[in-house]
Amino acid sequence: MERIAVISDIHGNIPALESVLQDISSKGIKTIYCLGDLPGKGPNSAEVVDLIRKKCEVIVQGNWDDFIGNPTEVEMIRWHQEQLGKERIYFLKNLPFSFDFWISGKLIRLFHASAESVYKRVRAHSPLEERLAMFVHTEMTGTAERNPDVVMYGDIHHAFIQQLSKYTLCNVGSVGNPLDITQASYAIIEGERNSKVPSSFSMTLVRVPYDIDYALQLAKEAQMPEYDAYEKELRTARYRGLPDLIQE
Ligand SMILES: [Mn+2]
Repeated sequence: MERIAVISDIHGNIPALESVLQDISSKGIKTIYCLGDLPGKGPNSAEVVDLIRKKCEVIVQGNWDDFIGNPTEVEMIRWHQEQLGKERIYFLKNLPFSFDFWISGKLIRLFHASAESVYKRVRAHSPLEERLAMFVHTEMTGTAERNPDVVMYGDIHHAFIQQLSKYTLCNVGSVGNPLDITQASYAIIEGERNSKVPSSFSMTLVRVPYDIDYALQLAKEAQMPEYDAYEKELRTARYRGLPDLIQE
């Protein structure tokens, strides 16, 4: 049996990433996959990109990884572009859209936001047809011998696992900018890697406290634009500190 950690949405938050990597290594897990959104909204995009490249065997592209390479007049985005520099921006722009692999007889598909696009957002309570569309082959995902049994994605910064008929949908949450609770999030899957034969398989969501004060201090010291909104998000786990709009 082998375990794989799946992380996502680090967003330039190095203290959160270091806490998660420490947690993964303390469990003896050697393989890490990443679902994208490495840069922005925090101050340490370059350090995050360098560390993720070193530690992760697979990295798929997020919406920030794509648009950070586009010309913009938005001061906040330009600031993050300057932190990254050309080589890292090129690397992010050219990340693959999705990644398929087998474990314990299940086909797992990884992508950032949806099977359609890094910009198409699917939430835990999006219409059922949108959630089921996560398991369909598209031009972006390419095809496979069957539809994926399990999809793992990021983007919404809100961790959950749902069983939808025969399909399992898992959002691994966000390492650096969680919008459910104020602790870093990631997932662990365990099974027989590269095996098409059904056998024991498990999937777990993990939450890791990290030093939020230190993360904010780094942003302040770097004189990061839109610091106030960032502080509200890290301290409240609500987008821009707005009230929680999820109706259960
Ligand atoms: Mn994100």
